[in-house]
Amino acid sequence: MEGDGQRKNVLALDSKQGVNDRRGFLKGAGMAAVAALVGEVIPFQANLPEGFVPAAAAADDSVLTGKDGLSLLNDRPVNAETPPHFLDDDVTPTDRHFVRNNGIPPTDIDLAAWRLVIDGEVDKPLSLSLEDLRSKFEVVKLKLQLECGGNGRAFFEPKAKGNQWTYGAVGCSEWTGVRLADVLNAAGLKPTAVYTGHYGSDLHLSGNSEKEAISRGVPIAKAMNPYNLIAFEQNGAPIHPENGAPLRLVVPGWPGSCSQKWLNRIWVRDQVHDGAKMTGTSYRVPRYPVAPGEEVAKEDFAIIESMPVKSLITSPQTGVKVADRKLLVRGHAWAGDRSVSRVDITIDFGRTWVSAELNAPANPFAWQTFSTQVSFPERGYYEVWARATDDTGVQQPFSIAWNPKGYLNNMMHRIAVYVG
Ligand SMILES: Nc1nc2c(c(=O)[nH]1)N[C@H]1C(S)=C(S)[C@@H](COP(=O)(O)O)O[C@H]1N2
Ligand SMILES: [Mo]
Repeated sequence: MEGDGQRKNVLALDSKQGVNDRRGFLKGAGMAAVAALVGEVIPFQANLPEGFVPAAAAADDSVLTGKDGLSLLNDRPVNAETPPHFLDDDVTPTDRHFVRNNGIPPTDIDLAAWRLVIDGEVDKPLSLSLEDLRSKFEVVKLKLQLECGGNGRAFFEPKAKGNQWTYGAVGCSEWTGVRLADVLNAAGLKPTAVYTGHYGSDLHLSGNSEKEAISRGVPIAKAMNPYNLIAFEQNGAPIHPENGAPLRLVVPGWPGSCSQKWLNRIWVRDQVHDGAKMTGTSYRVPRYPVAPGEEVAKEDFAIIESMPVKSLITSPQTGVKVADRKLLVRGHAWAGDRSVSRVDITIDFGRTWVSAELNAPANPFAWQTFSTQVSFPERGYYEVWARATDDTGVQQPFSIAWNPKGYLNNMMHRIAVYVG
């Protein structure tokens, strides 16, 4: 039985992922990645025959092993989002953290051989093993919110090309790692350092090893923020293979694309980084408002920096049926580099608002949890809308400012409620 499950799993993966063969991944992946697939340490892992998929993982015959309840938007590359009601936890469990891949994740990871190179505009280029990172730098744990720049793209009209994310390309796991700033300081930034350039070991979708799947970066001022991590654990366990094991950047508050997965190099640049998906119109928006469908010249696009204020109702699930006219509404709010100062809720399409209880973030750059009890005057169909305000007074809009690539959609989230 288990053997059949295993074979079925491998076949399904092969046919969906082509060259990204999960068997190969397991073969080379080693202890940590196999344990991540089942979300536990495996005491007798040394006895597991080579190439064996643990039965707990084999039972799930999708490309999303070790993920639970995610909606698959694309299987090549794998892109999957989390329905809002599965994001209700204050800290997003690993199996509920979205996956956004631009290329083909690495399949042959040798933890002992893994190196992170820091080079470019530094006094002392570094080549650090995973053990060096743990032993030479202070290890910190932070809950950090990560959102894809294209989250909400599905609601743009006219449609923008790319993954049609609705609400769930966002999460807030607890990451363990070392501060990016500490590592850059150890290398010694030269006065000529202006930008980082991040590299990971995933392959370009074409399989061409000369090409990068994605290589983005941030200005040095952002890179030196003490809340950026070079992370080796997610929620106290090895990082999920699809979320960048064994090493990734977490640069919270900016588009998720700045948080390089499978991180193996940070090239400190003397100019704005020009890696894959840094240039052209990638992760850029027009510098001025444009009409839906309007053509915008390339030079009029600016690189997205901080993500805008946003909130998500995570309980109840949209479509809920309420018997007693009272409902506890709960969710999370975040605001890029800023913090959220209030979340307001309406049940009458924005005519009146009540202020929800809003918690401080667990640490800077964690999302903030809100909750409030709402009462409905009579039976019928209602919508609950949430609107977050950041600490400079900027609020989420009712509807979105269109842009050609479908980024930064922070319109208010709304859920349907039937009161019986
Ligand atoms: N190496 C590498 N890093 C990457 C990506 C990628 O495709 N390859 N995708 C980026 C994008 S666009 C986002 S939104 C986040 C998503 O992180 P997650 O898949 O862990 O949720 O990873 C970023 N880091
Ligand atoms: Mo992204």
